[in-house]
Amino acid sequence: MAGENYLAILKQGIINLDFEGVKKTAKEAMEAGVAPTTAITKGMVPGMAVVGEKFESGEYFLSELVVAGEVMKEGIEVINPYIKEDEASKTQKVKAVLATVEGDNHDLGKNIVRTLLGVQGFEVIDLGMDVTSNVIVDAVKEHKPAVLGLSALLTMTMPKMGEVIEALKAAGIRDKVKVIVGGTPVTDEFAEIIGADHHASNAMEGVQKCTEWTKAEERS
Ligand code: B12
Repeated sequence: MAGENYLAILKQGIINLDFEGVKKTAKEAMEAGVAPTTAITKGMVPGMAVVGEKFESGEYFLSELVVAGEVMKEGIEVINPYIKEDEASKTQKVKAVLATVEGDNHDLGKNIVRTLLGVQGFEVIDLGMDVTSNVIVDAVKEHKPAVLGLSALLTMTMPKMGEVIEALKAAGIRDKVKVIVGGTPVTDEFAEIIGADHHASNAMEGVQKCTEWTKAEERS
């Protein structure tokens, strides 16, 4: 079967909330040589976008959102063992702290960022979801990461990203870490207003930016 077919079946499996189908196709796709990150970002993620549209139009209810999230998590678990760290970046581990901000229980996007940063050789400290600014600032103090990645999926929780940046400033450590923000409602303009260093509209682009920053640091 061609790679695109696996991606289409993965997408449909998420839309159909098909646990067994997604796990089976994910395994088959890996064995057929489909790139793990492609299976996630071009198969499952577009499926989740359709689930979001169905929720918006009233076709799906909250229970279906919950199940879709679980199906995606299980699919990613099947794929994770096939992900190999980029050989070139194995030697030096640069740290990144990740969190979904306070009040927000959406973590699928953040988890993809975590996976992709791992592929690029970052040591990721994932604080989870619904994380308060204080906990995030304490983690930055403790781990001294090069990058802090914040995720928010609710318009209501986006301001918490600004709160984290203000708390970093108050602690005198804002200039010690690059802050990257993501999640569907977040925009370039919002990132600029709150003083983040970058907004990424998808995980791949975000991870490329983090790699760029750390490579530039190595050169300086
Ligand atoms: C799955 C889902 C849920 C699941 C979450 C499961 C989980 N463990 O994450 C559950 C069922 C728990 C849920 C709950 C709710 N949800 Co919900 N949910 C969704 C849904 C369908 C998909 C989100 C998702 O996971 N997408 C797939 C991931 C991979 O995409 P992503 O998160 O955007 O991440 C990508 C990029 O944005 C980026 N990215 C994300 N974060 C970061 C961070 C960094 C650093 C970087 C670099 C990149 C990056 O990379 C990712 C991959 O490319 C969206 C609809 C949608 N289309 O977005 C609604 C949605 C986000 N939910 C919504 C709502 C309203 C809710 C609830 C309030 C519902 C309710 N009435 O209770 C609750 C809120 C609970 C809470 N306190 O957070 C609304 C938000 C509306 C708004 N504007 O605020 C949406 C948009 C649905 C809608 N259209 O109404 N939800």
